[in-house]
Amino acid sequence: PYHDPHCGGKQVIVHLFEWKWTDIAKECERYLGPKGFCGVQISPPMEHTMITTDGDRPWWERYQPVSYKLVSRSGNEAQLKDMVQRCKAVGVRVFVDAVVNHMAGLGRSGVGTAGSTFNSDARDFPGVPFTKENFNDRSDCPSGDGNVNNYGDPKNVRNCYLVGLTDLDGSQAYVQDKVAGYFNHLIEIGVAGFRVDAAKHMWPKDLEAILTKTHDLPEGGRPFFYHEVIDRNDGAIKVDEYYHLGYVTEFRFPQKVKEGASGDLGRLGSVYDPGWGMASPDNAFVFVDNHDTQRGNEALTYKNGAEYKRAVAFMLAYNYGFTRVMSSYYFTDNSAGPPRNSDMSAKDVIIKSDGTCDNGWVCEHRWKPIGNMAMFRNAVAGTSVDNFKYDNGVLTFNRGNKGFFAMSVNSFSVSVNTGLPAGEYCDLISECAQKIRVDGSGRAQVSPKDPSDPFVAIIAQGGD
Ligand code: AAO
Repeated sequence: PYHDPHCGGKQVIVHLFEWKWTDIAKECERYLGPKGFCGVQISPPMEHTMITTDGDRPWWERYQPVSYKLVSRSGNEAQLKDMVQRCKAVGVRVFVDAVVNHMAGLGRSGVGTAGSTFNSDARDFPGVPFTKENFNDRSDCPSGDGNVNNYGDPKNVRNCYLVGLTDLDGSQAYVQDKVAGYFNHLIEIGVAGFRVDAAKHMWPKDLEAILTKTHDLPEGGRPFFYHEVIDRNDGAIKVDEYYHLGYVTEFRFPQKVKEGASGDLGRLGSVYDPGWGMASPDNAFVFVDNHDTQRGNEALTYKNGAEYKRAVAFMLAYNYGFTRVMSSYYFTDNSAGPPRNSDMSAKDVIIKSDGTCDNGWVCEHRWKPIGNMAMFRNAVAGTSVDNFKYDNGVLTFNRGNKGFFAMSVNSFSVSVNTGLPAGEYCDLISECAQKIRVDGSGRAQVSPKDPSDPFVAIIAQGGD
């Protein structure tokens, strides 16, 4: 019931990490709507801590809630509402990164971004309000030091404090009401769904109670939910505990894609490995990197250039899971917040004449083999992967009789069965700068328009 993103069957969302609400509104209108994106995951919109007052404020301060007032580094409630409505008007939905497992970290106090006072050590958050009795205490947590330190024990994972963040007791009706109240406020504004941050650290039955208290969307239907659960078969918490509550993040997918995208593209045929416990296709929420993993050593990110493009384009071409594309700002320091002005506000996103971004924003979602694949994924939804072939360094497959995809590490030219009816098709990657001619037997001579972007993608409904 929580698996419908309410975007007319579209298939791809983009995380505009740390973007301001005013910039997101413009991006929906000028790019995401026209390109067929289903929606945007936004950074946490609630009131959060300010870790420093005189210097750079890290991105992660937004994962330390102070209240559910809608004032954050990205903007205020009026700006949020304007953005949500303008995006919706062009068919793009907004999905909120919901931080509801915990409030701010121990040792922190003062005021948040909306001016509410708080004191974490006293467990006092008058802006909600939450008080001491609304939090798990040491008697609920078996870890010894009060922090999560044993991923083999569900009680440890869910009742102790994740990196010292004050852990709400989600079994209390009062806590559930406050969280559901936050969700309902956002739904009223027009938000269509939620990423539940640290859902692994919440008991599924508590989450279920919160979801039950969450209203239908104004236009009808249950909100969309996807839960952040890191399961790599190395702990007690499994993705399938959350299937009845929505999609679940599949963190094994990025690893499998990376193994293939790095060179031996044929390996991409086995990215979905059920034997490894990977989530079933109808429940898997997939991505190549996220805002956490792009700061570690394991994920492919924008810094990997061509290899990264292969991973994301393949993810969008293949038939596993519901997909999210990452959109970042340039960073070297892992804690660094978004590009900022001298008054600490985030810099505007500037779009250059060639369609790429400036002012410190990467905008991976505007890279041609990434942004142009949203339309491909929409067109082929529901079809199988056929004629999967890795031959002479070129990977090709078709999606039923709806679409054909090819990629390689270098430029290529191959004659191949596309699975499509005869006709002339726009190459989506080149934005129709070349057409691909399919003959009566389904064959075509295929090569990339731009040798530096060795991809070709065509769809039946885009033909003429
Ligand atoms: C900040 C400071 C802390 C301070 C704290 C409180 O950095 O030093 O103690 O404030 O004052 C973000 C930042 C945190 C930041 C926090 C609050 O990342 O550094 O803390 O904001 O400001 C676990 C959780 C998962 C979580 C992830 C980071 O399960 O939910 O840690 N992600 C979300 C957000 C994230 C955010 C929060 C949660 C908190 O996306 O941005 O934190 O709101 C294993 C476990 C995972 C565990 C990881 C990392 O996974 O299975 O459950 O994730 O470890 O601890 C290998 C290993 C595997 C490992 C995996 C990771 O494969 O085999 O064991 O890599 O991919």
